[in-house]
Amino acid sequence: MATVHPPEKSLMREDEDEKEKARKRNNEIISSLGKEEGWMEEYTYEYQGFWYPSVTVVEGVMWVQQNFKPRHEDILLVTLPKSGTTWFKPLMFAVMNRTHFDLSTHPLLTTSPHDLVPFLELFLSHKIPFPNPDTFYPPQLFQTHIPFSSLSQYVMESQCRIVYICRNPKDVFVSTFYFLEKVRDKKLTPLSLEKAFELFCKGVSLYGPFWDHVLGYWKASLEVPDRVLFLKYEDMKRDSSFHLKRLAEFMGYPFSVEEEKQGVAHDILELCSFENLRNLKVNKTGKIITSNNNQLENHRFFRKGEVGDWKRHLTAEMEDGLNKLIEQKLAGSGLAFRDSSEA
Ligand code: PAP
Repeated sequence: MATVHPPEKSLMREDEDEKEKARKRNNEIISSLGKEEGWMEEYTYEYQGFWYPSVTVVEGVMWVQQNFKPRHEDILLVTLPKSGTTWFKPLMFAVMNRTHFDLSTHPLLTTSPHDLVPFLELFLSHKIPFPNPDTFYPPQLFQTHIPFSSLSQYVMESQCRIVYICRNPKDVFVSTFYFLEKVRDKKLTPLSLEKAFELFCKGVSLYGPFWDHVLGYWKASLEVPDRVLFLKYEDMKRDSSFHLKRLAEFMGYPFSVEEEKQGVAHDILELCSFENLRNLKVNKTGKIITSNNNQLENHRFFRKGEVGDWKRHLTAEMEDGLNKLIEQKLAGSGLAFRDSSEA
């Protein structure tokens, strides 16, 4: 008679074996990654054609690829860093949960948007506990910076909806530079604006090349518009009310006629405005946990919140160079950027 192993034990062993194999495969990949001068740490690492600010982040991306299995009803917010994550997390959270929370006692008044909406490659990979599950009602909202071509089969097969937010490259560059200037490893010599600009234009930026990241989601949004919504930070700034309604419809949470009359969309926009969120105690003095249990002050995510701040920081030569580069990289795609608040 064949020996029958107790199912739990054999399954557990298989599971452990699989995990061990995956760990070995991941380590092999990590040790052979291409490297360039780093923004945050000594090096930036190339994985599947995109650049990551640390090995920890690459490990996080691999973890997401291998383990994150969204449900069909879940929603994924995707951004390039510094493209509006801290704005769209609360907007989308507030839209999805508007029947559960009163605006006067809303969780956003006391919790950082980054603690309410899990950032997949950091939170999951480091097993930092999810925010209090009591604040969540299925379906869930998740956030990632992973490029379209690196999304896993699980995400593609789930058919979950994806909202991609992009921002003009000059503001993304400036915002990234001033954010990383503060969080760059203090043991390293500071990265000059000129050097950072050179890296950005080479494509060696956070989750860059910028143009490949945006084009991946842009093309997907044209191919499967009911699954991928492509929205621009500048458009949301210019006509917030129109774009919030569009966003809510896409997410499957359209505002009813009654809600329109009550000004619910307007209230959500007010709650999530730069001024309102920035001035909340939690976002002024609180901290979030990032990778390896490091802490980051919430106020770092609120700098200017404007369209066109790049004009105060880039030379005419830099402006011209980046304009030409982006034009060339996006040629024929139908995608272009508005890089000032003028209509
Ligand atoms: P992340 O991807 O690392 O989470 P992200 O939130 O995308 O960062 O970028 C922060 C930028 O969004 C900052 O832009 P700035 O440096 O040009 O000022 C920040 O000020 C801006 N931002 C944060 N909250 C809001 C908001 N509520 N409305 C508009 N912009 C915002």
